[in-house]
Amino acid sequence: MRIDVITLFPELVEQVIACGVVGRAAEQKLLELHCWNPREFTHDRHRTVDDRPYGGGPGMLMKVQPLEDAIAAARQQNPDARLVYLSPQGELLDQRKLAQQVDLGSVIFLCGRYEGIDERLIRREVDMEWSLGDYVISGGELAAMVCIDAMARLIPGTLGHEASAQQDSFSAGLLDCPHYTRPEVYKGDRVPEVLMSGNHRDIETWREQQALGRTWQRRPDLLERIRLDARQQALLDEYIVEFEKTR
Ligand code: 4G1
Repeated sequence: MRIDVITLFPELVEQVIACGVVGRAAEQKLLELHCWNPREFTHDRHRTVDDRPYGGGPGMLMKVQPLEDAIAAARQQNPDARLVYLSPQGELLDQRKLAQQVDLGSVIFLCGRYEGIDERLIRREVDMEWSLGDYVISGGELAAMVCIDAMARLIPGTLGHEASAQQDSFSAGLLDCPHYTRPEVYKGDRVPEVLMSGNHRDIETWREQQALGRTWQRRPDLLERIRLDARQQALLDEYIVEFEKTR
C-alpha cells in the first residue's frame, strides 16, 4: 500500500515510519510513504506558502498555487488514490472507516496548517474529509500520522499474532480487558486470582467479561452499536450484578 502526504513538515510525518510496527511494515515494503512539500512548488524568492484570507481577520491560509501543484504531483504518481483532507469539519474517524480505506487501497493525505485551505480547493480536489476529534491542533500532520499508524496495522502481514488478536478484539466493538504483569503483589494489590490459575478457558471467559463490563461502564455508546450473543449478555449481566453489589 502506498500513502502520499502533502505537508509543509515532511520531516515530521516521515517519523511515523522511523520505528516500531509501522517502521517494520515500511522496511518490508508493505507500506510506502511519500511526502510532498508545497514549499517545493513555490516560484517566488521567499518560497511563500501562506496567503491572507478574504474578509480579513486573524490568521493565514495555505497559498492555493503551491498546494494545487503539490496535489497534482502526488496524483501523478498515485493516480488511483483518494485524496483525504484532515480537518475538524471532517467525518469522525473510527477503526471501521480506516479498515475500509485499507481495503480500497492507496490514499493521499492533505495536511492543513494555519487556518486551513480555500473552500473551493476542498470542493474541487478533496474526495473525503476526515477528523480525529474535537480539539484545536496546529496542523493536520499529527492526524495524518495517527491514520498512517492505524492503517499500517491493518495491512495483512504487518502484525504478529498477539497484536492482531488485540486488534480483532477491538474490531469486535469492545474496549480492552485489564492487563497485569509482575510482580504478583504490587504495593499490596494482588493480580486477579483467575489469571494465576493456569485455566485458560476461565481466563478467556474472565477477559471477555471484563471487556464487556468496562465497555458498559465507560463507553455505553459502543455497546449500543453491537449485538451481544446470549453468552456475552449473560457475562455482562453477571458483571453488572457484581458491580451493583459493590456500590
Ligand atoms: C476549529 C482537529 C478549528 C483539528 C474547530 C482534529 C478545531 C485534522 C484535525 C480547529 C484538525 C476545531 C483534526 C483546528 C486540524 C487547519 C490546520 C485545521 C490545523 C487545523 C475543533 C486547525 N483531525 N486543525 N484548526 O484545529 O487540522 O484531522
